[in-house]
Amino acid sequence: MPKSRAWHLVARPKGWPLPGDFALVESEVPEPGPGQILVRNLYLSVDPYMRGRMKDAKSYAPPYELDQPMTGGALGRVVASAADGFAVGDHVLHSLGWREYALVDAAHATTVDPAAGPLTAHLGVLGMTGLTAYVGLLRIAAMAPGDTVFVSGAAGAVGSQAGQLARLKGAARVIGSAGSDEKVELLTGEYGFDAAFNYKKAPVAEQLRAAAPDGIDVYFDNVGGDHLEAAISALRVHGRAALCGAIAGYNATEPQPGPRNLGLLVGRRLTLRGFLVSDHLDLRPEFLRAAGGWLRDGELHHHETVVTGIGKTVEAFLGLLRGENTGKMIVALPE
Ligand code: NAP
Ligand code: FER
Repeated sequence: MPKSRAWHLVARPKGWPLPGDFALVESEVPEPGPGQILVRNLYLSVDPYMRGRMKDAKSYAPPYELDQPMTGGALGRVVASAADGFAVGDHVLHSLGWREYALVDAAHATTVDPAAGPLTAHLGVLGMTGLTAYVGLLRIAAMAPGDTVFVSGAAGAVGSQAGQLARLKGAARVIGSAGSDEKVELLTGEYGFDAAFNYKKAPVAEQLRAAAPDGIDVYFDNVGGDHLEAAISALRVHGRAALCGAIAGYNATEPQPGPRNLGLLVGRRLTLRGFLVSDHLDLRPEFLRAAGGWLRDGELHHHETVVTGIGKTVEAFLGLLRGENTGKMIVALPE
């Protein structure tokens, strides 16, 4: 049996995680027991929510345990099976990422069809991040045709899909923000946003006012902080915000100040609503039909940033927090 390397969290990060908070640990790969499969991971997902799991705080997902393999979305090939319905060679999606080989309970693995498209799509555009954009925009913010929509983190996995979805669903105007001029160019070019700005160049409130002088109806929030405050000021009567993430504060060591303009919610009858994609899996079949169709027809575009090698996983994760990715950040583990 081969050896497998897995990333362990060895210290809880304070502020920005440091490479020394993680260790790559080698172990023997066991044979699958009854109902289990052994998977050689081919692609690992790194995601912003993993920063939250590095804290020792009660949340919707339990904290990563110290000195144990970390977990996360992954896609791999079955190399040994002791479970009905799974054969050697099948491709499966599961949640034991951050490692080369995973011993997975078959109940926690989903077979994917490798002929249906690139395998990485199941971690991004047709996966958890794609569904998050769909749920947040259509169910949580209840975007309607004719709405003006603002998306932050708009060149990322969730944001790029939320913005394009708004356009496909008949938004009057779609505005995005991102952290570099190249990303801004991508938004107004390939992704078809009507306007976009680089939030590092000038205050968000000022740039949003210029991009949406008549205000917005929907805000898809991936960032929190100044972005959320600016969006609240821009929201029109009966406006809605889907609170998806608040990445601007994920490495903060002190509680972050809230928006100073919550008083506007009353008179403007605004709704700000947080959500977790995992509470809305009933929308998955509908999402897969819609997004699969748009992808085939070339109406939905996506980028992936692929980093190669198990040894690069921590760098990929830190790169994601720093904005080094365009679209879904993925680690490839070629055989
Ligand atoms: P992503 O957007 O592909 O990658 C993260 C991006 O965040 C970076 O590329 C960077 O882009 C941006 N960023 C980092 N620090 C920032 C800051 N201080 N201010 C503004 N932008 C910053 O990641 P994703 O997987 O699509 O996730 C996007 C958001 O959705 C995250 O907040 C995540 O936690 C959330 N999420 C929520 C759910 C849910 O169920 N609620 C599910 C999935 C994801 P720039 O170069 O533009 O700075
Ligand atoms: C999930 C619920 C939420 C999940 C990811 C998230 C991987 C992400 C939340 C965030 O990034 O804030 O079930 O599955």
